[in-house]
Amino acid sequence: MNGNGVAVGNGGIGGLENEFIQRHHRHEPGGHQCSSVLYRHIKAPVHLVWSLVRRFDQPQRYKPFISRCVAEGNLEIGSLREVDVKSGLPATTSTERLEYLDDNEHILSMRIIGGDHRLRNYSSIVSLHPEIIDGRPGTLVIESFMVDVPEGNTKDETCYFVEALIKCNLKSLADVSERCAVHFRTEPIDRL
Ligand code: A8S
Repeated sequence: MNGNGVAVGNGGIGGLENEFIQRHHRHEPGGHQCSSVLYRHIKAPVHLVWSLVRRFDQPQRYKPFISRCVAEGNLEIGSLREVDVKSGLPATTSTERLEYLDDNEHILSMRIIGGDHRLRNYSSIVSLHPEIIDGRPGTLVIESFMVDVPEGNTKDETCYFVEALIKCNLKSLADVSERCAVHFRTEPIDRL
């Protein structure tokens, strides 16, 4: 939930999702920290969206601000990645650790442990949930984060900044997944 206790996203969100947020996206921010929850409905099946999200070693497949990623480890907990950020942002690199990866429940969690940027003690959780959208398999993506409020900024400014980045990531995740889903959907028709 953001400062107003409301998750931010496209379309509606039901009681079941809210229950899930309570269960899996619980952050306990201290006084100098902020946290929020965002979500997005994607018109693509969970397995397809998950195939992008789970690749901790390849965030550039959908995150639009990342230009390069060098990862070590084989997607096990504790794996590290070093990402380069595209120019135009108040950052150049980030060092990130895989905290949790659950292929059954479709949950990934990471923590930022270093880098040239202003987000100290950033951690995030992404979870995917199957749903039906327009009669087809779809996915609800929920992403929550917690981070220190940098010196000289307010909680609102920090939340706004991070939420803007995550909204772009979720939009791009939707675009890539939906393009892919359409491709798979039309293939058999093409062959007829
Ligand atoms: C993610 C989420 C975030 C990434 C942020 C919020 C970042 O990669 C960018 C700009 C920054 O100032 C911080 O899941 C940092 O990637 C795009 C370099 C960490």
